[in-house]
Amino acid sequence: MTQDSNTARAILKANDRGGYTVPNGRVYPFQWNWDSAFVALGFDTFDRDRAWTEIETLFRAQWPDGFVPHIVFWQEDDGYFPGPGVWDSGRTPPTSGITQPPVAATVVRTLWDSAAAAGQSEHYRPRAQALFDRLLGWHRWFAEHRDANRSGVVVAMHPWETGRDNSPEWDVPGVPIDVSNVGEYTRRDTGHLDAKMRPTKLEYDRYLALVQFGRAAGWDHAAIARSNPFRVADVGMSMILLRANRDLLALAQALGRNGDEIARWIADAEAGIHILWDAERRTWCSRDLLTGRHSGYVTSASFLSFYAGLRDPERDEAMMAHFDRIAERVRYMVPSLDPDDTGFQMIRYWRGPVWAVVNWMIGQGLAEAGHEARAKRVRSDTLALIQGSGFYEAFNPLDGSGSGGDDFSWTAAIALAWQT
Ligand code: 9YW
Repeated sequence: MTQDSNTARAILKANDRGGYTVPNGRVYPFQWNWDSAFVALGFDTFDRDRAWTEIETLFRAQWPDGFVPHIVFWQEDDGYFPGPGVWDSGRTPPTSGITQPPVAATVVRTLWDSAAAAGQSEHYRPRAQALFDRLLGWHRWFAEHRDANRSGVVVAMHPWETGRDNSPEWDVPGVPIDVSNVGEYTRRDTGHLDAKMRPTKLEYDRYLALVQFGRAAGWDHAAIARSNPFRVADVGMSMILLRANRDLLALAQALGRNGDEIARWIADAEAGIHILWDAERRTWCSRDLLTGRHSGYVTSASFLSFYAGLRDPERDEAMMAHFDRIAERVRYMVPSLDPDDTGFQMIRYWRGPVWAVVNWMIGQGLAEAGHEARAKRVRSDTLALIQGSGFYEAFNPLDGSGSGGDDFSWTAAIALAWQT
């Protein structure tokens, strides 16, 4: 075991709050949805039981309609804003009212396969069966509330929901959000981190206006889907859900469960996801459903088409050309925004920095599609960033310096998952 693996384990243990892991104790002191999924991949390399518990704890906060929140507030902590009182979901445990990218099914499949390889499938089968039901419920919630027209994509109701909150993809769709009644509030993020890394006040006003809108609707997701001022088909979540449904179907088969409904969701996505292809910019990107406009941005999420299992020679060629062009421009792949874009910023959230978790998905997808050299570059750049700077939340793609919080759980988890 390398020194880095030792440190990575120590970070996960230090951020463990008993059954769930905080992304970073100071900046993000609660349980975050997709963070926990990635964290389980890390635990699985040295403590299998704890890996399963991470996901089970997340699903203990699932609502009866299948929804799984993006934050679970297991304990009070005023280090982060907005806290449970602002969300006011009326749930126990208190939660936010939006979700996050559904990577959990893919992770549970990985945990299951790893348990099976260790000859422990019988031991983990009951837990896998229980989680399967939970995952199926969540994916059904996506089909009902984030894609009511069966167009095969995921419609995000909030930038925080996409996990890529400050991406320029949300700039134009965010314009119609009325921020005039947001009122006064005190941010906590800029108390912990350099404001140059963080979203601007205008962006925060928009985030809060959307929270207030959802809260006024009593977090009735059907009502929100009909009238929310922000409705964007997110390329990241759409690709991730398609992949997650493929993994859920594989789990259904392994566990002897009926997968017909899942197969229908996959078919819907395969038929509909092309609406996220911008033929003019020749990239996968998000699309504002209120105006029909593509964002036109090449982001790290654009490269998730391989991870989603989409195979289209022409589009794959175009994406690989983007990859190779960007790879010439940065030292470390994969920046969250195309460095040739005028909006590129080296350290501001989702406008340039590299995230290890996104790299893990991109690298996985490229390898599966047979693009081995590019997959290797993504993996070795990720490990070099961590070796050079430590376990930061994100990294500057040009000089490799850390961005966001340090001792970050999901970065530690990816180091473990990729080293072992
Ligand atoms: C925020 C916890 C979360 C991630 C998101 C990331 C950031 C929270 O941190 O959002 O308030 O800025 O953008 O993907 O889940 O790590």
